[in-house]
Amino acid sequence: MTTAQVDPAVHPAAHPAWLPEAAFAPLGSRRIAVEIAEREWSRLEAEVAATVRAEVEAAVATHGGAVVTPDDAPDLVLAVIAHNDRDAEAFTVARTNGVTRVTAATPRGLLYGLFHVVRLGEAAFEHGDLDVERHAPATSLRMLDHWDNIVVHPAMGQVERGYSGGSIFYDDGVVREDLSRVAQYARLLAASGINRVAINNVNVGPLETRLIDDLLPDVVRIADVFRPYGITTHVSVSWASPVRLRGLPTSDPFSPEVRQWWAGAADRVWAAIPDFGGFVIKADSEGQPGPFAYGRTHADGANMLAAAVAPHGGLIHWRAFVYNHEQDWRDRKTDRAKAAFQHFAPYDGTFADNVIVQIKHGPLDFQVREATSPAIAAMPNTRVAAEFQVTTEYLGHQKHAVYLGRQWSELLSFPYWGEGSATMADIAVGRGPGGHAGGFAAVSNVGDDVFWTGHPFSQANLYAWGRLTWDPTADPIAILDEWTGLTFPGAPAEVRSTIHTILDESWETYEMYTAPLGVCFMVYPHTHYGPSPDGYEYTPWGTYHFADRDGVGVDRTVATGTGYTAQYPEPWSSVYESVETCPDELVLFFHHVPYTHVLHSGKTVIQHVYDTHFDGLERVRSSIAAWEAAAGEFPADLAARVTDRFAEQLRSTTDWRDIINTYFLRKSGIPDAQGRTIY
Ligand code: BDP
Repeated sequence: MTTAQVDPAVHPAAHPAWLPEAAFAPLGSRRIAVEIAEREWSRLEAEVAATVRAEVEAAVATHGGAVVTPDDAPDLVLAVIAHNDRDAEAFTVARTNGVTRVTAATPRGLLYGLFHVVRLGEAAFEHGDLDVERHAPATSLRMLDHWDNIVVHPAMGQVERGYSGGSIFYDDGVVREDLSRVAQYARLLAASGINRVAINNVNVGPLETRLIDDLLPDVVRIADVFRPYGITTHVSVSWASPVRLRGLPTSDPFSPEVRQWWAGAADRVWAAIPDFGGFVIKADSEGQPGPFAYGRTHADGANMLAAAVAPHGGLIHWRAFVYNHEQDWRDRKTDRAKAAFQHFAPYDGTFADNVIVQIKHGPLDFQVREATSPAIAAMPNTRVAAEFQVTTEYLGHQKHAVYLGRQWSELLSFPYWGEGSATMADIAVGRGPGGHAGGFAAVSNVGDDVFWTGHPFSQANLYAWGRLTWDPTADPIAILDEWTGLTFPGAPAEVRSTIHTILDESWETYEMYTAPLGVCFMVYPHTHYGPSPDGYEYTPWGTYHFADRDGVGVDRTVATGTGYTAQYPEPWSSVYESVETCPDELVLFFHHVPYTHVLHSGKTVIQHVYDTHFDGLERVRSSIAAWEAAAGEFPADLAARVTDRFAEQLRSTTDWRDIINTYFLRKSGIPDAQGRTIY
C-alpha cells in the first residue's frame, strides 16, 4: 500500500515524509512484472510478498503504469528466484535489453530491491545494459528503540527524550486502537533499511511491564502492523517482572522459580507472536532493578534471560549503560567514563550466544563530541551492538537543525587498533577480532507530530540511521541527497542546495556553539537543552568539567588522572594519554589544561572557545539566510514549521554564545583577543 494506508480522517495532516506518491512516479509509470514463486513461505515472508505486490499495484494505479506478466514486455521485473544467496535480505539489480531486473531469494530481499528502484528514480530505467549488482545489508541486526511510555510519565512525558509530540503507539494509558500511523512508519523504516523495532521505553514502568503479560494482545497487534514490512518486534522488559507481575519474592537469576517464570513468559510471548524478536533490558542502571541486588553479575542476569528465550530463537539486548548515578562530586577518581568497560569487559566470553551487549557509542551519553567507547573493542568474544541516539537529546531537541549523518559515519569508521584496523562498525557487524555480530541499535526520534520528527529536517537523521545500518561505509552526504530526493521529488535545485547549506556541517556548527573541545555536559540538568555550564558540576551524575580560574577539562590520563586512557588499545591509549598527541576536539575530554594551552590549531583554548562561539552563531545566521531565500520552494506548512524552529535555534544559539563565553571570561579573566562583546 502507499500512503493511502493512513486514514486521512484520523491523521489529516500526516506528512508522507520520504515516500510521497510522487517518489513512485518513475516506477509507477512503468510496466512491471512481479514473480514470486509459490512456496511454503513463513508468515513474515508471505506478508512481505503481499506488500511488494500491493506497493507495485498502488504505484501503477497512481502513475499510469501496468502490472504485466514477464512475457508481456515489462520494463521492470521483480522476481524471487531460487538463489544461492545466503543473505535473506539481499537483492540484485541488473539491466539487459531495456529491462531492469531485481531478484532476491526471499520477498524481504525483493522489498528492499523495490525501494532501491524507487531511490534510483528515472536512473533505474535510463541506462543501457548494467551488470548484475548485488546489495546486501552489513548486518541483519538493524534496530530502532522507542523510549515510548504507555502511560504519560510525570517528568518525561509520553516519550522519554521525545521531541516530536506523543507516541505513535500509545495514547495516555492505552495502546492506540488505530495503528495506521505505525503502518506508515513501518513502510518508511523498511525503505531506509531498518528491520527491528523495540516498542517501549527501557525505563519500564509498572504498566509497561504488562506488555509481556495481559497487554500481550496489544503487542500482537503492533507486531502485525510491522511484519508486512519485514520488521521484527522487540519489547523492553523490567528485570523485576517476576516480582511485579506474579508476586514472586525475588528476581534472583539463580532462583529456579525465577528461571521458570521467565521461561513461561517467553513461551507465552512466542506462542502469541512466533516471529517475535526478543527482549531489551536496562538493568542496574539509573535506578532500574537488576542482578546486582542479588550479588549476581550482568552475565548471570543476561544468561538467565537468554536461556528463557533461546528455545524460541529469541535475542536479549542487554544494555551496558551501567554506572553510579549517585556519585559524590567531591570524589575526583571515580570516572563515569570508565564504567561500561569495568562492568562488562571482565565478563567477555561468558555471555550466551543469544545475548547482545548493547553499548553506547561513547563512554558518557550521546554527547555532541566524546571519545568512542573503549568497551566496544574490549569484548572480542561477545556479540556487541553499537548504540546511537537519533532523537537529539543533547543536540538541540529537534528545534535546532542538526544532521547527524557525519557524526555517525565518523564514529562508525573509528579504527580501534589504529589506521586500517577494525572499526566500530566492523566490530558490530562481526568483522572485528572475535567475529561476533551484535549489530546496531538507536533511539528513534519519531512521534505523532505531523512531520514525524518535530523539525521536518530531523527526518533526515532517521533516514540516515537506517541507511547507515545497512551500509555503515555509505557517504552521509550522499544519503542526505537521497533523503532530499525522496522527500521532495521533482523539487527545484534550490531545495537540494539549501538543504546542503543548512545541514551538511550542522553537527560541527552545533559543536562550535555548545560545550567546547569534548568537555561535554554544559547543559541544563534533566532537560538537557540550553547552556548551563555548571548545571551538572556539583551533582551526583558523574559528568564534570572541573573548570576553575586556571583551566578546564577532565584529566583521564594514567599518569595523573583517572586512568581511563588505559582502557583503549594502542595506539589510542598513548595518543590520548599525551596532551601533545591528543586531537584538539577531544583535548578537554582527556586532559585538564590551562586556558592558555595552545592547541594544534595554534589557538589557545580560551581563544578557541570565544572564536567558535562567535563563529557558530554566524553559521546559524547564514543557514537562516539560506532558508529565507528558499523557503518559498518548500510546502507552506513545512516551511512555516522550519521558520519557527529557526527562530528558536537563533535564540538558543545566542544564549549558548553569550553564556559560555561569559562563563569562561569570568573564570579565566582572559579577554577576547578580538575585543568582541562578552558580558
Ligand atoms: C540518558 C537519558 C535517559 C535515558 C538513559 C538511557 O538522559 O533519559 O534513560 O540515557 O540510555 O541519555 O537509558
